[in-house]
Amino acid sequence: MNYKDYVKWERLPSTWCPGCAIGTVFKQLTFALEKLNVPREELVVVSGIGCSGRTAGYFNVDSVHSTHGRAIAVAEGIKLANPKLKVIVFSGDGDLVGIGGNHFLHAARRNADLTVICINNAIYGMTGGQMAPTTPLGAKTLTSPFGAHAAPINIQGIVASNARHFYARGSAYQINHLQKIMREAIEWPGFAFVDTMSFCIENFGRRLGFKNGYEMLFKLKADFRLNLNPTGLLKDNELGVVKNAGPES
Ligand SMILES: Cc1ncc(C[n+]2csc(CCOP(=O)(O)OP(=O)(O)O)c2C)c(N)n1
Ligand SMILES: [Mg+2]
Repeated sequence: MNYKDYVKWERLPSTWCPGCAIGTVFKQLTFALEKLNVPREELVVVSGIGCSGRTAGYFNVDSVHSTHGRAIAVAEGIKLANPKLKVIVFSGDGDLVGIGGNHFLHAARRNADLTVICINNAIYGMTGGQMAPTTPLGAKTLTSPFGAHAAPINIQGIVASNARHFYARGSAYQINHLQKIMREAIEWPGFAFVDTMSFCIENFGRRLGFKNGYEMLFKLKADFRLNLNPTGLLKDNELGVVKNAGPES
């Protein structure tokens, strides 16, 4: 397979704003699929609602653009109905760990055999930039003009609290690493979560003083470094993989 085969080219140009990183992550996923040579008929992509959720519509495979927060639940149903399929969820942080947080908690706990690619732009992007569970403490958003009053949700901690787990953190800047962890996640026999550090220039970054997506991309470069052999959990500024394929307890 060639990466181009996974794309519905007639749907482009995409809906994403100039300077958005979602397309970069989407492209790396198509590269990962090419390298793993995943047949299109054996792949299903499920998204929720949001800018990230638009991705399902650009994949040239059977895909579902489900309702907001329900992507993991829909994906799990597809996987249960036909376990031979590779089911990839591609959606936003607000969708996956905000409104869909309950599905996320329990799919991870049950070790549902899904790959979840989360675009973590720390905001409900599509609807104008409301504070999300991923918004950093103190960050000014549309709905927290004086700064977010609570610390963000610990996605890594939730995933890793289960005996069997796979949590990877990548970034839209470090694309080779991102593609590598996507491949590992797709091949992982269980629930694999790829927390992809991203950004939203139009509905978050401008409020914080960034002029364009390029500046936000370089903020990712400055903020994160690779830890290829973590001994425990990743620190907040580290990218890498935390996993355990061992017994249930
Ligand atoms: C049940 C329901 N609640 C709220 C909305 C409005 N809504 C649409 S997209 C969105 C934000 C999505 O944020 P996220 O999942 O982080 O994706 P992003 O746009 O940031 O990529 C919201 C709140 C909706 N469509 N359905
Ligand atoms: Mg978001």
